[in-house]
Amino acid sequence: MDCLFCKIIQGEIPSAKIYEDDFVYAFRDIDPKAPTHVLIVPKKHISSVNELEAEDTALLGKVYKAVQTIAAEEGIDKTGYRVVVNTLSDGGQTVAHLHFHLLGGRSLTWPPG
Ligand code: IU
Repeated sequence: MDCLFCKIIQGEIPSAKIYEDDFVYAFRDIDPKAPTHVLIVPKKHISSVNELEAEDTALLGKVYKAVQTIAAEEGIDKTGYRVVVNTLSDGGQTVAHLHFHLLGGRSLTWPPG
């Protein structure tokens, strides 16, 4: 499959990996929007939120456990952070493999643009 994040997960394209388990791979965003900007990616290829299935419920729990672990490692668990999932064109999704942006290390504004 011609998917950028599948290639990153498989090590075919280099990335600044900071976390990996059997289900989840996480690396620093190449164009960070905050002092901490990590992409948390399920290893299973799911194109977007729209393609999530009931069997993926446990996988989402593993993603959020990884969020907790990484936020603590990054030292932003006490100050706060944001988890963002852009979906399709109006949502700003540019890579068609489900991913969770973990943003923190500064005060984030609301609403997003
Ligand atoms: P989006 O929600 O699909 O727009 O997020 C894709 C992110 O992937 C975006 O923040 C890019 O900076 C990031 N990214 C990356 O980390 N490495 C790459 O080689 C490419 C995009 I292309």
